[in-house]
Amino acid sequence: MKAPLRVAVTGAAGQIGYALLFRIASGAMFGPDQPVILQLIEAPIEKAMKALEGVAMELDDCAFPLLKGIVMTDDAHVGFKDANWCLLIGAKPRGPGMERADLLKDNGRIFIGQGKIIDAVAADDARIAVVGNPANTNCMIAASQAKRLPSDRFTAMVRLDQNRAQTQLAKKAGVDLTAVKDIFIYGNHSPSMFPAFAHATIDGKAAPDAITDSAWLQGPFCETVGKRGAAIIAARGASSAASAANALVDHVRDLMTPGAIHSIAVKSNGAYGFDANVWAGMPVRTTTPGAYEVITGYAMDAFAQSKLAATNKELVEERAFVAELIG
Ligand code: NAX
Repeated sequence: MKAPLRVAVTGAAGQIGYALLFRIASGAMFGPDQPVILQLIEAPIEKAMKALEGVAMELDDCAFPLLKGIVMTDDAHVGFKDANWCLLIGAKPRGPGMERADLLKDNGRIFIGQGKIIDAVAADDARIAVVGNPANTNCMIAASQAKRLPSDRFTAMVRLDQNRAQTQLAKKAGVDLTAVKDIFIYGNHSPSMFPAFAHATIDGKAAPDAITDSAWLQGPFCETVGKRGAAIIAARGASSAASAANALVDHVRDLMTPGAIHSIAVKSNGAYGFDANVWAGMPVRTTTPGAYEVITGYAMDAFAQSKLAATNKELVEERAFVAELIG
């Protein structure tokens, strides 16, 4: 029997948390022979902590053989202690009339605190995946506070966007989902993201040859993927939760699977024209469990370059909004 992995989850009583924890405990994220201890962190709010107790009761009631313990806390020092994975989902939502700059700053303070604490108390092999929005910039902020843990351990999630793009391409081409490969998300997890359709393949053919409607690829396809979150809110009256949790399972599982090729947001080293020091969605290949290399060398045409420049510009602006916080 392997030693249990300690998995810290912030915002654990929220809607993504509710869709995620049961899948981690069932083995979907780390495999069917990997025991886990869940370290659940919530905001110091009575209602949230009470809800968390209910979630823990339900986890108990599932009798998951792999679940070896549950910690419930509103103290991040306790929650991140010795954690091998830190899944940062909790964030302050954008309130009515709230400016984007204020949202960035309010979340910036949360992620500065969490970055510092993770660096101080998490396990030496700790890896961090950020979901709470604005995810790329929150990830950059948390990583800015780390002195012990290297910045490549900090990744943000763009996998939901990749999964959305894969499905849209399959539907348009009228093929099974599994026929669509190598669709990657570049840039910010926001409507400015770029799903690089030109490199995707459908039944082994380049996507633009399989779907010859280039106006659809450049227009409605990119727009549908970029604005899918808003469409779900409009339809469901609440933001994506089960699909976001599922995407995080995919993000972490693929990062733990050598050879997997997938999109994650990582610290830019200038590839694809992204400014160094923004966290941008990119294609990566997992090398060893938890480690990856960015896949460089995909050619970008004029349309792709304009999309990359636009999403990079937004990331640079977000970084500027929080520059004074990170020093
Ligand atoms: P909920 O509002 O349902 O849950 C968030 C939870 O976080 C709450 O229970 C709250 O008490 C807790 N929380 C707030 N501040 C905290 C802190 N400092 N420490 C610990 N817990 C804290 O939101 P939910 O729908 O679960 O979404 C969570 C985040 O994911 C949001 O920021 C959302 O925008 C973001 N998303 C990101 C996605 C992505 O692809 N990167 C997609 C889905 C989602 O929109």
